[in-house]
Amino acid sequence: MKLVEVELRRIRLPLVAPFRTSFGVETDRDILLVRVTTEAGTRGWGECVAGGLPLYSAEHTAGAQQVIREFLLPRLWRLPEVTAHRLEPALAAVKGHRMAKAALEMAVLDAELRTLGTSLGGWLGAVRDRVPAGVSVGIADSIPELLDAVHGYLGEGYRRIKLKIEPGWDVEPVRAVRERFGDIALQVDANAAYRLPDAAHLAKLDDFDLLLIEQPLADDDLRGHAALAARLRTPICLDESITSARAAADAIALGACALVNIKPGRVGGLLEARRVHDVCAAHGIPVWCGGMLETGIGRAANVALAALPNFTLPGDTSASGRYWRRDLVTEPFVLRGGHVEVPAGPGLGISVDEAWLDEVTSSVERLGPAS
Ligand code: NPQ
Ligand code: MG
Repeated sequence: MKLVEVELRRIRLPLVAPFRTSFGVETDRDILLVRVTTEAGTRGWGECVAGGLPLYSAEHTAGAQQVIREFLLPRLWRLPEVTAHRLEPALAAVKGHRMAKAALEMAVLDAELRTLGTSLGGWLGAVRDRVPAGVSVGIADSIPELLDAVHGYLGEGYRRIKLKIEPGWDVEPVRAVRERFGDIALQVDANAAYRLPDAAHLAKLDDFDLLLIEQPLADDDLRGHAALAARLRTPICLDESITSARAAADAIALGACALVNIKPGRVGGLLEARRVHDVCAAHGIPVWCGGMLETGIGRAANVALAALPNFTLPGDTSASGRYWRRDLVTEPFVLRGGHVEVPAGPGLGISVDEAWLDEVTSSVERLGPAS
């Protein structure tokens, strides 16, 4: 496969409601999309999951665009033959910037699999044609408002509720949700908002039979997570800390986590995401698929990944309507019996709603082998 063009397109898409985490409030996403075109005219789409600001991780949308333009594309154009498997080592010399790399890899893989007529799920090794959906619920202004939000999601059929927590918004909201809704599948995500001395406070969450607590401590604090694990009954799941299959192996060896959240963008792409899955499976560590407020493009990749065998917990693979009034794809992801369907068509298996895309586009940059 040879590419003749790579388009870098920025869009701004308003969320159905503000989404608040320990690191900030998001009201609309500033997203970088990548569209590759092959010599044969086949298109492939990729979505960069970086935030508009570098608050979840060090990457941000504008930075990812610059990295792709200045450092990744020159290495891609030098390849005599472009496939996802050939691209990955070609980009390895560039350190970090995993979300930028993942976006480019997704677009190349989509084009490659469309050419082959193979679905991403089938190609990755999916063992399911639908996956159970969970939902991530942001920090609310009050407990009654939180309970209303959770009530709504349970009514829609979501199979698992994840509450965002931070110091000052943890034990009481969890208690309120548990008391009101009983024996639902419930977990929490701190996005690194605590420190090891908070262990005694976090141990109060042990009363509520949570499935897990996600990333309580700093991204680079594996040893702290191992120490915390010894003081909690609630299992620890890592998100931000797991940046590669090697990081997953290290975290598991240290006893820093009992579960792992996998996001292809966070680990540098779908190929590495599958390796994280495989490392965890080999160690008996269950995984689930995280979410980064993706449009239907990135959501399609997540849902395909979540169909692999060791994804044994519901993911943040919510329906399109959880985030968007109108998704970027012509067939938005919907909840049916608490599940979303794994796209069966070639590549990502989605088609982009070009009219809506043009309406929400803020800039377009087209790059070729000579540019
Ligand atoms: C998480 N996602 O699991 C992330 C955090 C997150 C669904 O909880 C802009 C870009 C806003 C990235 C908000 C969920 C974001 C973002 C939250 C990531 O930790
Ligand atoms: Mg998380």
